[in-house]
Amino acid sequence: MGLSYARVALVVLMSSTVLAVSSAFPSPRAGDQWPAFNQTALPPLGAMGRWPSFNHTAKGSRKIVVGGADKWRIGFNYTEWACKNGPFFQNDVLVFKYEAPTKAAPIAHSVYLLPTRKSFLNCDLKKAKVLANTKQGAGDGFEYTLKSCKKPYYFACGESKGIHCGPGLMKFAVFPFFKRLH
Ligand SMILES: [Cu+2]
Repeated sequence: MGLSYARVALVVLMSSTVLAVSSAFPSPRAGDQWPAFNQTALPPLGAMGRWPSFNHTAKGSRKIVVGGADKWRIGFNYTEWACKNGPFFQNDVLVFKYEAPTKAAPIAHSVYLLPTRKSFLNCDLKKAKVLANTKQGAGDGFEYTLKSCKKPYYFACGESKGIHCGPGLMKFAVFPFFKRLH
């Protein structure tokens, strides 16, 4: 019985969207309750005055500066950053910002895409694809669109033979969520 209920719930979830729900049911009013499974995680429905619009906010592509104010640099924990700033969605644009090396500031960065989880864990750059060289992060930064929601992306800095990626913490993985395009 539990299984069949789960199946029904799954079918309902998969075959309906928030949009469909909002047109099929009247808007929630003060005192209305969330279904029991959501009660602890969400604010009272009445306080929101309408159904939430996950799909609407996810529709437009977002630009996200990797590392925020820290940009793309050595010693910042990008794995933690990705954890705190996720989830990421299909067609989100990641912006990598870093200066081209100069005599005064000779440390160079770049953006590589690593092919596998293993190469990512080991900072093995041998089969990595160069997405941006040491100069492309200047100015407005290097933009990269997360086009697929079917595979994880493994990003790393490719400089100093993996030292920036490993001890330098300049790496993170992203697995974008599917985004409904209206
Ligand atoms: Cu680097």
